[in-house]
Amino acid sequence: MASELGLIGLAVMGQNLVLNLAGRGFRVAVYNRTLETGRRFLKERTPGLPIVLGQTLEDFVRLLAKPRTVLLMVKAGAAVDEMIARLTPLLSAGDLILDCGNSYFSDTERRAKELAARNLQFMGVGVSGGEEGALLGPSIMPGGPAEAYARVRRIFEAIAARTEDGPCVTLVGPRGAGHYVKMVHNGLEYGDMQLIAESYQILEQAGGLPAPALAQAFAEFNRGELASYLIEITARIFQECDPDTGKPMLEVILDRAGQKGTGRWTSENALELGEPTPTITAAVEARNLSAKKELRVQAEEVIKTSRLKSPWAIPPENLVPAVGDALFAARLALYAQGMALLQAASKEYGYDLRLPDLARIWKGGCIIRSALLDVIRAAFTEQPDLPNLLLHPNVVSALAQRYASWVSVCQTAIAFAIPCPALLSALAYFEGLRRGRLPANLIQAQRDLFGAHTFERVDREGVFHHSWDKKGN
Ligand code: 2AM
Repeated sequence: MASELGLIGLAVMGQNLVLNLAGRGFRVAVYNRTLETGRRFLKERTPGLPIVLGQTLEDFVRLLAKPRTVLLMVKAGAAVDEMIARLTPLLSAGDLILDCGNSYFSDTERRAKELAARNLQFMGVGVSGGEEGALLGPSIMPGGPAEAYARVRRIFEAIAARTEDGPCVTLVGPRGAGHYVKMVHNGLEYGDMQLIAESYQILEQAGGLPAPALAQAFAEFNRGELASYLIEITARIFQECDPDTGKPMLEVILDRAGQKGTGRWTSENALELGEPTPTITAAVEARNLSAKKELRVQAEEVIKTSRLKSPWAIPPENLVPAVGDALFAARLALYAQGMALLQAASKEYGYDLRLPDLARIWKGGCIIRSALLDVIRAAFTEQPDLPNLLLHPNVVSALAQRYASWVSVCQTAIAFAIPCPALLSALAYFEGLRRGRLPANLIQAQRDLFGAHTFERVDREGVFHHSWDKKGN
C-alpha cells in the first residue's frame, strides 16, 4: 500500500517525527541522503511500524500516494534548496512540500513563490520541542495556503502536543508566517533562558545559595506564576551530579554558549522593522560574550575594581521571592517585546497573525511553554488591538506589585557586580515604554546642530531647523 506521506532527512528530529507519525498510524516513506543512516534507522527503531525506506529519491517518490505530501527535515539553508531542486522534477502538479526545518522566513517566502510557479504547493512549518517534542508531540507552526493546510491538518493535529485547549497547531498565516513565528519563538526562548541564567547567578553569588537550595527555589517558582518548562528543567539541572567527579553538573560545564542563528535572526529582523526587542538582543549578545571565555578570564585578572562594601538592596532572607518577582516581571517585558514584534511583522508582511492562537499553540510541546501564555492569550483575546502587552490592566497591576522587587534585584545585581544584561534591558524597556517624554529631544537637537537634520516641535506642526550657536558663544 502506498505511503500517505514521505519524510526526507533522518537526523534525530526527522527520525522522531517519523516515529511520532507512524505511532499514530500514518504510513510513512522515508529517505535520507546517506543511505546507511536510513538503513540503520529502519533496522533499529522501526520494527512493526508502517515505515518504508526509499533507497533512492526516485524510489522514495514512487512509494508515495498521489497527490504526494513530502516533509523536509534537512539542514536549514542550502540543503533545503538542493533537496527541492532534486525533488521537484520527480513530482507532479498539486504535490505538496512542507519544509519543517528552521528555515529563515524570507527563504520560505522565496521558495513558496518558486514552487507556485511550478504548480507545486509549499508550506514552511515551524516545529518546536526538541527531540522529545518531535517524538511525543511538538508545537507546530505551519505557514502557507489554506488549501495546503487543509490537506495536512488531520496529520498535524494527530501528532502535535495537546493541552486542555486542543492540539498545539493552527495555520498561523500565509507564506513565511510559520517560520517567522518559529523564529520569534526562538528569540523568546533565548530571552527566557538568559533571564533564568541571570537569576541563577544572583541567587548563587549574591545570595550564596548552594545547588540544593537553588533546586528548591526553582521548584518553588515552578509551582507558581513562573510555572514553565524552562523553570522546571532548571530545577532539575541543579540536582544533577557529574558521574565522573561527583560534582554538581553545573560546576563542570564550561560557561560558553553558542548560538545557531535563530535568536540573532529575531534581533536582526526587529532592528529592521524598528521594533525594540532589547531583551532578546541582550540574550544573543550575552551568549556572544560568553563565547569569549579566554578574554573574560584574562579581564578578570586585569580589572580588579573593588566591589561595594554593603551591597544589599534586599534583606538576604527575601532574596528568593524577590528574584522570583523580578524574573516574572522581566519575563512579562520580554514577551511584550516578542508579541509587539509579531504585531509589527504581521502588518509589514501581511501575515494576519492571531496572537491569542499563537499563545495557545505554544502552551504545549515547545520549549517556551508556560503559565504566562494564558495571561498573554487572555489579554489579546480581550483586547485584540492592545498596542503592547504591558498596557493590559492585569499586566499593569501584576507589574506594579513586583516593581519594587524588580528594581531591588537589579540594584543588588549591580552592587554585587553581577552582569544582568537581560534583566536590566527588560527593566529599561519597561521604564522607557512608560515614560511619555524621553531624552530623544536632545538627540534631535544634536542632529540638527551638526547636520541640520531638522526636528519637530511639541507646540506646533511642521519641520524646523534652529540656527545653533556652534561656537559656544
Ligand atoms: P545526511 O545524513 O546525509 O547528512 C540534518 O543534517 C539532515 O539533513 C540529515 O538527514 C542530512 O543528511 C540532511 N542533509 C544535510 N545536507 C543535505 C543536502 N545537501 N542534501 C540532502 N540532505 C541533506
